[in-house]
Amino acid sequence: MSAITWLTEAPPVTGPGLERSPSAAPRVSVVIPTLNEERNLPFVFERLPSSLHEVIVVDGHSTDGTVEAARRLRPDVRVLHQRGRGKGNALQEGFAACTGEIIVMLDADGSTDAAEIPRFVAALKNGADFAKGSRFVQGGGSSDITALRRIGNRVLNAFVNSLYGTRYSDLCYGYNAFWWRCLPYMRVDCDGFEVETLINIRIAQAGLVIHEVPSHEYYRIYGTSNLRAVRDGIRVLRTIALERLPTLRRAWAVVGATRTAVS
Ligand SMILES: Nc1nc2c(ncn2[C@@H]2O[C@H](COP(=O)(O)OP(=O)(O)OP(=O)(O)O)[C@@H](O)[C@H]2O)c(=O)[nH]1
Ligand SMILES: [Mg+2]
Repeated sequence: MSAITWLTEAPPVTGPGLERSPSAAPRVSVVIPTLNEERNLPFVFERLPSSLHEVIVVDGHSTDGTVEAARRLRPDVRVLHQRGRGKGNALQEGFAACTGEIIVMLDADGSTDAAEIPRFVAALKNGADFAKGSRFVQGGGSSDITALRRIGNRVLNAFVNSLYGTRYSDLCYGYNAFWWRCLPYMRVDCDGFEVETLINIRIAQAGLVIHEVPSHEYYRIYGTSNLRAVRDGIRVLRTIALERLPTLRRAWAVVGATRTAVS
């Protein structure tokens, strides 16, 4: 599925890859936020494709052996010790450290399959600015989603589509890939699980080309989820509303100016 196809701002003229030949294969950076995922990392890392440019683990003060496991499994891993808190903050710090032209967001609990990365990269090479994973398009699925989360996601998804004119099928899913040049449009500045919603809205608002990519979500292998459906659902709702405010303010200003001109 594709969305709007023009840019509302000039694209950035800095970034990784500008010094390279245009025909060179894009380098892929994978960002993995981790919070006590020691036992899951072997399953995640063994599925990583061999041709990656870099793997960046952003660890949120894990109290198990997550960092040691990452270094043991992949000696070339780059480990960042998160300065702030929450998955959103971890992604923000990870993105800032990426040196590849393509950035992939991957979870560390085994629910997102790194073997799908080539599918996302192919969508980007075929013209997408942002390749968005979806469990709800043909070829996608979930072994993990609960009835409550499915309903919540559907409602929030419909809410975003109607407010922002998007055609997303799976708003609250965190498996995505995008060109580095998209980062300035995302301006990730939130801490929690609302980060995916924030990114999806800002990317669409910027008029970037979005392709949905079928993805299968597996069970978290070990440990417990850090997501709280109601608490985080409310944060997502707040994000949806707050992101709309500048547009509403602009519309209000136009109405105000028109009234003044008429009177
Ligand atoms: N660095 C960092 N990573 C986090 C934090 N919270 C969650 N994560 C990681 O973010 C990813 C997604 O978190 P999960 O707890 O699995 O949440 P979820 O995937 O939305 O929920 P489930 O489907 O129930 O697993 C995992 O790799 C977590 O380890 C955090 O505060 N800091
Ligand atoms: Mg998970």
